[in-house]
Amino acid sequence: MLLSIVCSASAIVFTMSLKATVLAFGQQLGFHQVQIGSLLPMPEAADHYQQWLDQGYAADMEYLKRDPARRSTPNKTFEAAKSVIIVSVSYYSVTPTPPPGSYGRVARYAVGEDYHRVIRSRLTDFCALLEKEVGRPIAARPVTDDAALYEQALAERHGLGFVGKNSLIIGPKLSGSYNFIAELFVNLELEADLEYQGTCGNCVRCIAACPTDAIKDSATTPGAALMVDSNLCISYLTIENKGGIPLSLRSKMGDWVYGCDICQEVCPYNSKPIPAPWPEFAPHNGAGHHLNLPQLLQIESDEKFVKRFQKSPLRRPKRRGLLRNALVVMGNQLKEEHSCRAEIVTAIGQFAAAESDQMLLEHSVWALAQCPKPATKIIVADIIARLSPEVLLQVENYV
Ligand code: B12
Ligand code: SF4
Ligand code: SF4
Repeated sequence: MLLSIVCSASAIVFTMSLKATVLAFGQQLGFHQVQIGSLLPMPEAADHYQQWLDQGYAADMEYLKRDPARRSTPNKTFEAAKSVIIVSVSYYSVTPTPPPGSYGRVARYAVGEDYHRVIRSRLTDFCALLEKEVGRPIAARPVTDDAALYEQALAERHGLGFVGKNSLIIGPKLSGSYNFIAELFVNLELEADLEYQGTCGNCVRCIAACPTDAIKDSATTPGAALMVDSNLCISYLTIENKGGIPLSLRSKMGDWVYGCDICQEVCPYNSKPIPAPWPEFAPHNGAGHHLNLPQLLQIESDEKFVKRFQKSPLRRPKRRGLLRNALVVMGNQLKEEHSCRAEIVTAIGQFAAAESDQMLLEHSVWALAQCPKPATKIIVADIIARLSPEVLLQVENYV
């Protein structure tokens, strides 16, 4: 049975001490910052979000376009809730030098186990601790990037940190932005925290460093708010995008095979990051910081792909998406090093010979076309002979 707390004078005294207990439990579990939020609507954030949608910056992420008002109305996330506990936890681990060979980089948030299940499990533990403390069941909903909720706006409103120009939350106790945001909606009355006043000052390093110029000024109120255009963001292109990588952006992907951290790597607030507290986020418990690309191309079926990336966020783009990314990175490596490394050419040639997906074949042709050697041209001609007329038209732009 769900019980709610009566807000009488004595209940307020109880609530104040309960808040201190909530913070202590959060820290005990390893969360780096714990804030309390209210469920009031966020009208300013709703306008900002609508502007982002209107400019087409959500790209093909249809789920973000459905019922936008819900995302800025936290009480719709869990109607039984009376407060929301907002938490943050670091996912940072040091990126080693890649081993010799053809490797692609994985964004730091994804090197270990999938954060959704890891954080949800910690939030369930959080709830169990609270139930023990209050001596009765609590109605609660754990959330991390898996509900129609504008998490950053909520976190910003209640002091988790400020939103940097790269559009990520940078917190006073977080030592930068390498952290996840999550929420535990509870039917407990807790006093909400206020906004934290932080700023980027005159710094524009992330805007300058972004290889695709994805960080944009607001079109309607220039200078007022920066936004990320997902159509251009390597994180979107390599994770969420289901189609091909646009030709004009392929060389800009560099060696990012999954996600991108450039606008965080250059941020001065990230100079002394806190390491991830939980073993699940360690690189040896997931895909790690670098993927061996020729080996990736040898995963010949969706079943084998799912087995290989079982608990990892790298499952998100599926085999087709991750192999597409690998081909782009390999193409960049062939071009960058002017060496047309035989290992890369052979791996793509063998892959393409056994593959039938037209998008992957087109990306194979593009990758090989970055190497002008005659031997590569023979492999390219073989692949081209197997392309559909529509894909052939695409390929004619660069072969
Ligand atoms: C869609 C999405 C993406 C998209 C779009 C990103 C974007 N910046 O909009 C893509 C796929 C590109 C993406 C990429 C990444 N993402 Co993402 N993503 C989300 C998601 C699901 C929604 C974000 C959203 O609503 N965007 C819409 C726009 C409008 O929001 P915004 O521009 O960020 O708005 C803020 C600022 O502009 C600022 N602001 C500035 N001026 C003004 C003015 C007003 C009036 C207001 C109200 C606000 C405002 O405040 C707003 C928020 O308060 C959230 C989870 C969630 N449910 O919220 C995770 C989330 C933002 N992503 C996250 C992460 C880790 C990443 C990556 C770092 C992953 C990676 N390494 O590849 C990159 C970073 C790229 C980047 N620089 O943003 C984390 C960020 C954690 C943090 N510390 O902030 C989140 C919160 C997930 C989580 N639960 O931890 N992501
Ligand atoms: S994640 Fe990469 S591509 Fe996206 S905004 Fe940041 S630097 Fe640009
Ligand atoms: S790099 Fe500079 S401008 Fe960008 S988020 Fe960090 S402090 Fe802000």
